[in-house]
Amino acid sequence: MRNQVKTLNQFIIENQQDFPYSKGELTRLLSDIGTAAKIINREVNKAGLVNILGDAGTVNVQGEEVKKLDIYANDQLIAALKTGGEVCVMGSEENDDIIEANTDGKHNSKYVVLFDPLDGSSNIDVNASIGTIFSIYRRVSEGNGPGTVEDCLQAGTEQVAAGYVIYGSSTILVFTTGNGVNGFTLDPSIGEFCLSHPNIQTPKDAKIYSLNEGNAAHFPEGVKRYLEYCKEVNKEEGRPYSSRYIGTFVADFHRNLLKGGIFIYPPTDKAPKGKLRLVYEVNPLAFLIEQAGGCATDGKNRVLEIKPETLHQRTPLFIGSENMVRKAEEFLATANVEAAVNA
Ligand code: AHM
Ligand code: MG
Repeated sequence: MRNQVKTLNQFIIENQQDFPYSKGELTRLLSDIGTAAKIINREVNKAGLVNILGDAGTVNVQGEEVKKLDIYANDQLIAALKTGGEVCVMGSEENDDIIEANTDGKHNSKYVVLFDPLDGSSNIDVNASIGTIFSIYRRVSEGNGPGTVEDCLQAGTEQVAAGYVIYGSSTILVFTTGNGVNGFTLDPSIGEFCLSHPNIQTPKDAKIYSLNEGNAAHFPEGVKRYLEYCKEVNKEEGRPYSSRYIGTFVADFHRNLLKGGIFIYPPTDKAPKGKLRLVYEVNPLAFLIEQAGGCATDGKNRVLEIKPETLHQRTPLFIGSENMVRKAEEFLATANVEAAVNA
């Protein structure tokens, strides 16, 4: 017998008891994000057809090229979240400053949403997977009006929900509200996200490592040694491991979430804080991986406990299967002790 299909909206309504303090606003907010994702997906799918690929001729706040589709996705999310009325302030990887919402004070807006509207922008032109990452907090500022930068600079432990959408061979939306991780695949024939990956758990041990090995000469000694360990032949322990790297964080994360593995973006000589942004990219995926039984650290500390100081702050990242992350940390700690002794 064919299983009953459960759509994203049915699922979030059924699970509304996950948010006892919410009067339906978080349900509505998640549903708004799902709708924005469908609109972005439509544009991503026809990007090659309507000549909207290519540089928009501007540079984002990190000094990187911005593609037209990034701007489109950013505008869609901002518009969807402003219209809903649940959100008091937003932060986007594409905007220097916070984006105020509910400026007329008409709504009882309790939520803060931070997002990377289109992660993996260098992959747009080559038809490889790209994605949207989002993170939701409750406001800490007083009142009903627009929120403040303080609302956006909360530690990742304060997230009430987080998730991502990948526009890949199929389009999938994965999210958590702190009660497990569930994935919904878009069925284009009915235009609905349908529950396809209930209660995702990531393996504790695995055999995939994902990092930009081209930067190896600039990695810290501990990461270089961990990389050697991954490549070393050891039949009993199942090594060498496989290397897999798409160059879209959310797509590399998604593969490793399902199959198990470690994703590393370490500090390098050129980028001592790594490349990934704490509030837009790292915290949401760290929340998801912990909910799926994995872990995320900066090489030493749990990233969710880092109190962000600025909106576009970066952090080194070791994320994925718990035993692989712990092993990488051991190599880092040993190399650091040796360096201190020899100093
Ligand atoms: P962006 O496309 O939002 O700017 O994200 C940065 C991307 C990540 O998706 C990916 O993990 C990383 O940059 C890849 O960096 P690199 O090319 O240095 O390996
Ligand atoms: Mg990104």
